[in-house]
Amino acid sequence: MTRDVINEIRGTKTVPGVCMICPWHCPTENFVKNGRVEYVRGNEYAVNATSRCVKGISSIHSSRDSDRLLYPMKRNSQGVHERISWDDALTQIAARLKANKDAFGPESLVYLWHLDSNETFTHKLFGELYGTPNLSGHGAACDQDRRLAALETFAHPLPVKDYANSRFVMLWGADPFGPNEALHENRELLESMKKGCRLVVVDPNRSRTAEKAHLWLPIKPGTDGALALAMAYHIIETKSYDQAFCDEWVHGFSEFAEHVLSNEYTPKWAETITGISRETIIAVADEFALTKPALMDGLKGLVNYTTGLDALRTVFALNVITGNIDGPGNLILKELAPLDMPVDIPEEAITATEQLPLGSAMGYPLAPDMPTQLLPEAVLEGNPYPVKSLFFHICNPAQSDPNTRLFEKMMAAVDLSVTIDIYMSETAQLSEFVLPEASTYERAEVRESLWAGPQVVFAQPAIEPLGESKPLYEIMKGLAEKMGYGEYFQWNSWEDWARKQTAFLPVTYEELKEKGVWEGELRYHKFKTDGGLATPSGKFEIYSNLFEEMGYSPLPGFSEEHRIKPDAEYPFQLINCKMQYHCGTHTQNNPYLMSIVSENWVELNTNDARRLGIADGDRVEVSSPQASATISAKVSEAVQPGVARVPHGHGFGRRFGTLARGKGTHINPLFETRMNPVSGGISFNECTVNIRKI
Ligand SMILES: Nc1nc2c(c(=O)[nH]1)N[C@H]1C(S)=C(S)[C@@H](COP(=O)(O)OP(=O)(O)OC[C@H]3O[C@@H](n4cnc5c(=O)[nH]c(N)nc54)[C@H](O)[C@@H]3O)O[C@H]1N2
Ligand SMILES: Nc1nc2c(c(=O)[nH]1)N[C@H]1C(S)=C(S)[C@@H](COP(=O)(O)OP(=O)(O)OC[C@H]3O[C@@H](n4cnc5c(=O)[nH]c(N)nc54)[C@H](O)[C@@H]3O)O[C@H]1N2
Ligand code: SF4
Ligand SMILES: [Mo]
Repeated sequence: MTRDVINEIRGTKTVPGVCMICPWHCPTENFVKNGRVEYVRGNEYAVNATSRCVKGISSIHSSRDSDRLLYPMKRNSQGVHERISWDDALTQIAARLKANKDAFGPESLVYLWHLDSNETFTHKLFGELYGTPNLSGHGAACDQDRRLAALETFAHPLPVKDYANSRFVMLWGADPFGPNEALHENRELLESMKKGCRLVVVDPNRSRTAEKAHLWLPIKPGTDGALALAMAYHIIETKSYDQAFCDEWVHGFSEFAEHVLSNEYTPKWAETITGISRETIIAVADEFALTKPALMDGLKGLVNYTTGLDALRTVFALNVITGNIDGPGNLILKELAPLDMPVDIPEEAITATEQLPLGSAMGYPLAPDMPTQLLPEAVLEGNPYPVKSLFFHICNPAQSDPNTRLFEKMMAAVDLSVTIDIYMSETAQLSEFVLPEASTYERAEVRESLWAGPQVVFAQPAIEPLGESKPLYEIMKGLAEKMGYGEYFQWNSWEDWARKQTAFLPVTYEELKEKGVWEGELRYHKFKTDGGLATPSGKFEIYSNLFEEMGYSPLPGFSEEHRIKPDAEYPFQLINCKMQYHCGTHTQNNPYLMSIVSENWVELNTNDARRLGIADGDRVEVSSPQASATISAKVSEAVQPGVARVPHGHGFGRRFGTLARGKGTHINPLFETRMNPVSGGISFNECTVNIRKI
């Protein structure tokens, strides 16, 4: 049904938007009546309209949730948050920022967020004007290893998948038909499979995607890197790689081949490490190399281990040496749209940053985002330099990062803490100032999407902000005025900066505003026509000189040196996955989603459960060397023996909000600080536990 028909039947008006629930940020259209969002669905003009996602559809609740933050708050001397005016809040924050800059330098300000394009305003204010190099996404908790592997190999942070044209897909530690079931690209994979595309899934557990795969490889946790290297060994030994492509476009192919062969990363070697038979490894390697076009990719099941970075480097190398890259049916190096900045800061007003960014100063020069696990050290011990002001926006590390107690200690010690959220999140509860943001339904945003081609999503306010909440761009404008930078943030309405930001797009502002989306051409093999890649060699780098210069291995290997494995005292590997009908820590106060699933659980293999006398639904205590938690057990054949899996993991247990409070279990205190030694990405799955019935 078109927008017009729906509007006629429902008496609504359409306002284009964007879904903020999960990181895919689908373009949407909101149907509004009498100042209320009645209905949301995928934007009909967008190729990636996702209209069937239950999380996205039910997100309209956030526009009217009575537990939303309505006004700014400040913690008083008794530790209680009290209402404060915007003017007071911004005046006080600006004064404290100035004092901290004068005493400790601009780098003492750290600002963390998670996936918001309005962050450009923050970059202008805190980055360019105030001068801190420490503005970072919260990616160390997410896809950090994949991002670093992609930057190294492709000079591109986020390759996406062209499932629609693929004939062979191999997924490592990703569950697109589980948590991400309704996403446009995953529906494309299903369609492709109907046309004969083969799907191979590597996962220790029979995930929803493994259930639908032609072949499921139940690998031992954390050993994917060995399997990938053994596939490379077979492909190199049998010369089934794409020689012409490697000659022209691959930097370091001969070094990679020599490395794989001389280290004898054979299928036989990998068999004992991974639990996958050598015959299977050879058969899958042959099929991958000989079926064109193909793609393979990995996500959380790889990045959550200390072995994850090298596993992804090898997975990307396999795409490259078989010539399966940036063509139809391959991993695509997404082209960006020509967006301008919403505001400009003149050269002479920019504060040159003197200190290294924290990530580099902490010894992680290649980390794409700040290794947030080291932030407590900077706050508590001034190492590598003092951090005095902390901002959190659209992220909730008190709930989503490991080592919760250490995070709480840091928050108690830091001089200034500010959380900008739509709820009184756990991080907000630990912050001195809490600033209410307007929800995605109440603000504008111009963002690049995750579709394979260039695509801009232009979300516009559908309703008035709830209470006194404000969009981030208004918060930054207000703060800029208090900090003496008001002249650079001059606009009367969001339309002024949105017009500037979109001026270079080959579409009129009016048409973009009406449709809410603009798409360019999805071009393939851009490196062939656009003068190569942005890597130092201009080619795909499977040997990295940059890694070498930084003292890291230029080639991916497999080492379990940093791995935490089960032992007699802690016999289970505790691993994470996402929950199908919830997302991050956003959704646990949503009545629609809570009516589907209101708690998380730990999944155990039937044989393990029987041995421990645990029945489905029993309460169990899960203990790591770090902490213990009580949670319900789900007994299942889908997890391997020796594995305990907590879906989603971080969203439940002590949530803010009437519906969320007291439901399920917050598992993150069980995790120690554990990171990939090169990327600084968090290794959530490197946790061993003991389980007993209570
Ligand atoms: N519904 C919903 N959707 C979401 C989210 C959500 O919270 N809920 N979160 C969003 C976010 S932030 C992200 S990053 C993505 C994540 O998207 P995915 O990575 O696709 O989601 P996960 O469920 O974490 O899938 C990880 C899989 O890795 C497996 N695994 C665990 N250990 C290993 C291993 O050693 N090797 C291999 N090969 N596999 C292993 C797990 O069993 C699981 O099936 O999803 C996004 N979408
Ligand atoms: N145990 C365990 N822990 C995990 C994971 C896991 O699988 N298991 N997954 C990890 C992964 S992949 C990721 S990406 C991270 C995610 O963790 P975070 O980056 O911390 O993101 P969320 O948990 O989604 O928290 C989002 C916060 O933003 C707020 N919010 C929502 N919408 C808005 C808005 O419009 N404006 C503002 N200002 N705030 C808003 C929400 O209320 C919430 O407090 O968690 C990681 N932690
Ligand atoms: S997949 Fe669903 S939850 Fe994620 S952005 Fe799209 S509509 Fe929203
Ligand atoms: Mo994530």
